[in-house]
Amino acid sequence: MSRTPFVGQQEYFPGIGQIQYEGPGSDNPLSFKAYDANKVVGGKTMEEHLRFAVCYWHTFCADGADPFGPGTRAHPWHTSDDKMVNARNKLDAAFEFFTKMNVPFYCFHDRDMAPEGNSVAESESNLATLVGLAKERQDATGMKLLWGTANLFSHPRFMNGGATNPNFDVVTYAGAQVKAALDATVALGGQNYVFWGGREGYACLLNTNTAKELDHLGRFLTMARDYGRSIGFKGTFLIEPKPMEPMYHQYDVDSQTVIGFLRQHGLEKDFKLNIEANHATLAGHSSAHDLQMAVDAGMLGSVDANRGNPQNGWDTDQFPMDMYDCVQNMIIVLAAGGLGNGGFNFDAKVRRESTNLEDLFVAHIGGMDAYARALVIADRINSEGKLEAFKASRYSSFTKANGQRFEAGELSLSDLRDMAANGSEPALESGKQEWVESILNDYMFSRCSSKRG
Ligand code: XLS
Ligand code: NI
Ligand code: NI
Repeated sequence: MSRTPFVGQQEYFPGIGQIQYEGPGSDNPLSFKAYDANKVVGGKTMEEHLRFAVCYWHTFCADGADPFGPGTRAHPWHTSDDKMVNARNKLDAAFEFFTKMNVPFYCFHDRDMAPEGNSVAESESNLATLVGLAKERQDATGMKLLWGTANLFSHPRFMNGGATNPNFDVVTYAGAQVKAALDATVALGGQNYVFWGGREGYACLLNTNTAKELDHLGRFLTMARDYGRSIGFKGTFLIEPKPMEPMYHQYDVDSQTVIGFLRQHGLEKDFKLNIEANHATLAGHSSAHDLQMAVDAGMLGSVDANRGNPQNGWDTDQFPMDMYDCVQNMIIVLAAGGLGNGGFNFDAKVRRESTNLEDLFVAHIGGMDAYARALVIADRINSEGKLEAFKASRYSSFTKANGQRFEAGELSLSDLRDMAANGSEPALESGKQEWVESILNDYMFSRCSSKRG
């Protein structure tokens, strides 16, 4: 479907209309070459499969500042001395951008949308005001909220953590913010609510009681779950793993760590995972790895689609353009039956050197086209089933006789010993890595290449 383009009192992206699909032959940088929202792939439209979301923070708040220098982009919605005026203008710019990109969803932190006030009550009221306006714009345009979240990492009070802060008084502030952010998410019909523990971790083990902090985190998440359910939140709570940055060590290290933590605290029925590609790579994994671990546990919730720089170890939040990564991620997401009420959120920012307003569009178009191409390729790979068949054949010894009994828990360690002693040396069976990798290339560059239109 196509959303009604929204333009508020001022047009913030003049000269740019709604981005259209023009196909692979187009040279127009402001058009989709692969993402055709209504195109059906494997029984669902591209829009239904990919459920793209634009994020508020990188796209409308970040101005290119880095630790070595100030911002390089002056936002035309950030011109007043009154923070609430800027917030209203930013909301208009955001809805103009969402609808011109024709994405179905967006995501935000409380503080992206509304400024912090001088008291808890004033912050709540600022947020409620902006949420009311966002609701009006959602109703007018058909835009939906993929997820909301609370920023528990920017304000100096959170320097030692939010829910895991050693000072209980700070934990109460974290609670106040999460409560208001849950209220906002419910008011806007948000389909998920995210926890990213930016400062839930430590800088130095010598001054940290990790057992207490982890216990507090479990308790805090349980309180948030209970409050959310009590106000009618029917969506999924998501944890977004990340091993470090800004802290040296963050508790939500990676998929498997978070899965264990959720199970330990009895939260596995309400919570799933929001996997960010660049966070997985920071943890020393591929993004496909963290996705697969989440799928295996039945806990894949949503994706923060981006990528890091392979030459350094930062969360550079670049737009996902690397087709190998996108294809491998899509193979896993499709095999799992899709993202359910999750989506692909572009937790990605344009580079400091990308200073034209148009670059925001070009970046999102590139990311959407990359995942649209990956969808087509992965659908073909999965439906033709070569990789899956080879995978199954590698485990075929478990489908019969003693292999089957092993899986059913009918054998003991002594049984294994006797079988080995009575059998002969197993034949070496090739894992054929080069063959499976070259299959990927065949699908990416010959089998699925579309004719120039
Ligand atoms: C930061 C995280 C953050 C979350 C939301 O690295 O990716 O942006 O997605 O708090
Ligand atoms: Ni990130
Ligand atoms: Ni993220």
